[in-house]
Amino acid sequence: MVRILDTTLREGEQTPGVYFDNHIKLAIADILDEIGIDIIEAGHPVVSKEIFEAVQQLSAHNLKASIGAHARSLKQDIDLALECNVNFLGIFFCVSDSRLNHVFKKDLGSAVDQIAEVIAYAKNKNPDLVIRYTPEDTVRSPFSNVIEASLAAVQAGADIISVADTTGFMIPGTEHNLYDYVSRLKETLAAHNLFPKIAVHCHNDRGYALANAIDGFRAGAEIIDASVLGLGERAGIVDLAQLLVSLKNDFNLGNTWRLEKLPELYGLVSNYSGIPIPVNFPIIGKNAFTHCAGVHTHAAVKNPLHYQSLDPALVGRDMHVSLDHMSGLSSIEWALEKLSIQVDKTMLLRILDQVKSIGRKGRIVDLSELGHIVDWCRKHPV
Ligand code: HCA
Ligand code: CU
Repeated sequence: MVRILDTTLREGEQTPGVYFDNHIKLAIADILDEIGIDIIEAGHPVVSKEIFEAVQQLSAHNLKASIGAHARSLKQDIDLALECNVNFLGIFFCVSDSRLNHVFKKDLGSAVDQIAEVIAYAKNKNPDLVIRYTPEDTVRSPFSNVIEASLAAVQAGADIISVADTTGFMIPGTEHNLYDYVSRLKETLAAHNLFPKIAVHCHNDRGYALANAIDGFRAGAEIIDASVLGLGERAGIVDLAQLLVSLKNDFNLGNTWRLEKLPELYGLVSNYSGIPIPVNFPIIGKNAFTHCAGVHTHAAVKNPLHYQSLDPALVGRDMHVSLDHMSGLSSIEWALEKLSIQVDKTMLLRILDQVKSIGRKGRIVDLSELGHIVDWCRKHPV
């Protein structure tokens, strides 16, 4: 069974300029919970007093979802996370020799000891805590280092190993693909008789985050990270709506997910992050189910699936037809039917003409303006 981890409140807040007040964090978490998200990564408590309080407040809020804190591999981070009473703890530390040497002045052996020590410490303080260990930049680090750190982490009490594609490096079908990576990681750990759950955390630097996450899932990853609008460092990570819709529509998962809540969630996050939803954003964008050119509209009004591979009802949306310079007679007929207006063929052509001329000015006619156009045409017969 796949589990979804939403990290809008942690990774998403690492988007330049994005900050959610604690009452907004609560509102976001509430909708994530209603949708059926399994784990809400609520923040990194060490960053600020406000984030510490937000994580603490969300933990006390009795959501169905697990509430997670993010922590470096340091005792002070673990203590603060434990004080928040979270039931999920994500601990990360890099394992590449060059980064360890240059940034932390450490060798792999002492890094691995430190990872094992903090995990054992956290598990000892709260045996019910679900612990995830992430070798940061997993996929570009030496595989043997990832294995050494993961074995130590699991033996110390980690339940989940997360494969982080921290820089969006993986590409399906190439030598560096997540399907092979997750398969190899699982096999190698299994050979040591260790069977932690595998998570995937995919960044979108080259636009492959969702494809990589699906690749990892197909190879047996059981936890997938995502965020609303894919918010996160640089180009962000996997978009939550696209992930959920793919898993439900194409992999027949998540039958209890309430995907019709997604537009409300995206509206909330967009509003308070100040990040607009692009009109052509899949699933949620204003135009995601809107048909424009006359040829398309002609076929789509007969059956939307002629030009859609998804049913918008899946996310509580409807098909729509745009009225502009590309419109055809079918577009106007579709719109007039919505307004319960009947006209003869001559009038229909006049209305179409008027709509097209407005469209050529770069404007879209909405249904209420169409009503005014009909009115005007009726009062000014040719
Ligand atoms: C970070 C990096 C991270 C960590 C992921 C994780 C990544 O912002 O700390 O802890 O699972 O992409 O590697 O987001
Ligand atoms: Cu990340």
